[in-house]
Amino acid sequence: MQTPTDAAGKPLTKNQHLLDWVDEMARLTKPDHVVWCDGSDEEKHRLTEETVAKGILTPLSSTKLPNCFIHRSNPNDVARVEQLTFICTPTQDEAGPTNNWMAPADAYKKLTVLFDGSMKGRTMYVIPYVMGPVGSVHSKVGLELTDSPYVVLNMRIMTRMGRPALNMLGASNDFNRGLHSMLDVNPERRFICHFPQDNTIWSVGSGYGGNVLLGKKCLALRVGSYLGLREGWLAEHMLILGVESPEGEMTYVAAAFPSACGKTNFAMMIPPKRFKGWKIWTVGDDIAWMRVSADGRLYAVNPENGYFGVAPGTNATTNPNAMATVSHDTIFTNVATTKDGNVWWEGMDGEVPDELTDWTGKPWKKGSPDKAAHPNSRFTSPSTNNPALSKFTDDPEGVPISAIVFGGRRATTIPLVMQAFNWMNGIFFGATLGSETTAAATGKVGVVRRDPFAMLPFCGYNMGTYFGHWLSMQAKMVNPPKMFLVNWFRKGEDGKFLWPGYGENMRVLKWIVDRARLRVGGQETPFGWVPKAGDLDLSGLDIPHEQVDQATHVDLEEWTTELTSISEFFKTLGPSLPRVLDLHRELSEERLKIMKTANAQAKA
Ligand code: GTP
Ligand code: SPV
Ligand code: MN
Repeated sequence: MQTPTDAAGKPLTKNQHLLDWVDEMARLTKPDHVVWCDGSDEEKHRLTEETVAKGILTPLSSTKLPNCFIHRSNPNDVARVEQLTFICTPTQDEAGPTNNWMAPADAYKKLTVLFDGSMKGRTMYVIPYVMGPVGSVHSKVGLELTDSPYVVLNMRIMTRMGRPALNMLGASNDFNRGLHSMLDVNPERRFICHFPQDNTIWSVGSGYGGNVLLGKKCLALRVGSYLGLREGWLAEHMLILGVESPEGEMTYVAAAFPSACGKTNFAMMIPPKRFKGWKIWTVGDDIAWMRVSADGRLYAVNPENGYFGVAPGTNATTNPNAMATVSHDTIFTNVATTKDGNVWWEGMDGEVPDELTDWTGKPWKKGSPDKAAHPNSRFTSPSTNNPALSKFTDDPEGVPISAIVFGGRRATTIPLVMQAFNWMNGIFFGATLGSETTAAATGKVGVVRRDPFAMLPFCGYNMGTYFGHWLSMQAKMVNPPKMFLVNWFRKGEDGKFLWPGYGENMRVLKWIVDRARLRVGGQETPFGWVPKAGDLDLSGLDIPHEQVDQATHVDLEEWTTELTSISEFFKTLGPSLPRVLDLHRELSEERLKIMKTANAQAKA
């Protein structure tokens, strides 16, 4: 293959490993053209014009939403497809009981048939990208070959893309090999296959988000978690935020919530009036790569460079920073549009418009039972659009993490906040995290399932081994982060959320920061520490105190059911489950029994 050049004719790379691989993949997929992406503005303009001409993107109002576009995906292709996602390790045991598995040879064979000639009549784009700050020890180089210009434009926002990636790679053979073709966007011919041992990802038959932006879930989480196991670090489905006090003290927190359970919102939160002078800085909203530094603390970087965020529910009250973020240079996917070139989704501010074009492109009238925007409609925006972006987001060292928070969507049982007794207990919180399913993946919505560490769909190896990896990290740390469990989604008897959430979550975050800095007491329950009466700052909060009591309540009957359900879940993990976690479950059960007996005696 000839040395590829950018549009100006300047050579891009002489990396023979890379050239040979691109050549091999082009011989398989047979595109009409191969275009190397340099990440320049000129390239962006050219590609944007081409995609608009093809109808893949439609420009929005240049005054209301400058440089913004709407993309409507195939209605059969609107979310991640967990049942079509495979971990292809040499043995099934390495993928473990929570992953779909295919033997690598079988997967390559099956997908080779699909990829054969899949790019005939199309252009193959070669996307070099870096996950993480360029040149950082945390960072990894990936290459994605794709026949979708929409993928190129999204990857350009979501990653550090183009020439800097090729420069970072140099002549090395150490890069992720990603191959993607839309094929005919048919769920019958859709597979997302990961080969962790080969640092390779093959994705076919989809054009949607997490299935095709291969740097995100595929590399930064599934393959990344495997690399983390091998190399001694952690790849997590976590936001990273900095809490700045009025005195200028900065505390960094990482939080794992399952898909569409509030990471972007928490990472961009604006504290309520009561917290005058407090400020939240976003480091990342979806993924954290963490490793222990020489000082014995855990440091995190955000491997991404943009946000692929959930649109519905985003408005000027819930998330003003997100509204500012999406106001320019943003690609919207599957939202509704107004006549005057604006966007709309369920939960946006103001009156519901009388007429819209819905996410499928059909006319929509106010009062229609159908949703105008798809529940998993999203925006792709550069991080630099975010008014709350941390100035440390490009720091190659990362930021030191003082607290790790786990949280799910739970209508019952899980209190507003609880702190783990110790590292192992924190891992028990993560390992047993439960949450109601959301529209971020295809399938039924609202069913409680165990989503350990919010990584059920993203852990690239055996889940029990993964828990063990987390447990072993303690040995490397002098000053490990404190661990917490939160739940913004508990419901009252009326079916409404008990806790107002969003910016008001600052009240919980303040307690977390104070606990992490050993500044406030706690009340011991059989399962962890909860705030002592009066320690959670509720001043200026406009809801009845009984409602807060309900949100924070630890109900022993509900926990009995919970521990039974955890026991069932642990059984499904088999022998790789670290014994210490099952012992902790038993210990919790015994402590629960003592409490129940004591309460019954007190009543009698
Ligand atoms: P992914 O990008 O799928 O990983 O999701 P995420 O975890 O970043 O979730 P996001 O912040 O986008 O929130 C998803 C949905 O939950 C949105 O509709 C939000 O409006 C809603 N949500 C977020 N935070 C809260 C909260 O504190 N309370 C309530 N009730 N809803 C919330
Ligand atoms: C998620 O589902 O957790 C996401 C969106 O962040 S996607 O990139 O589609 O996976
Ligand atoms: Mn996510």
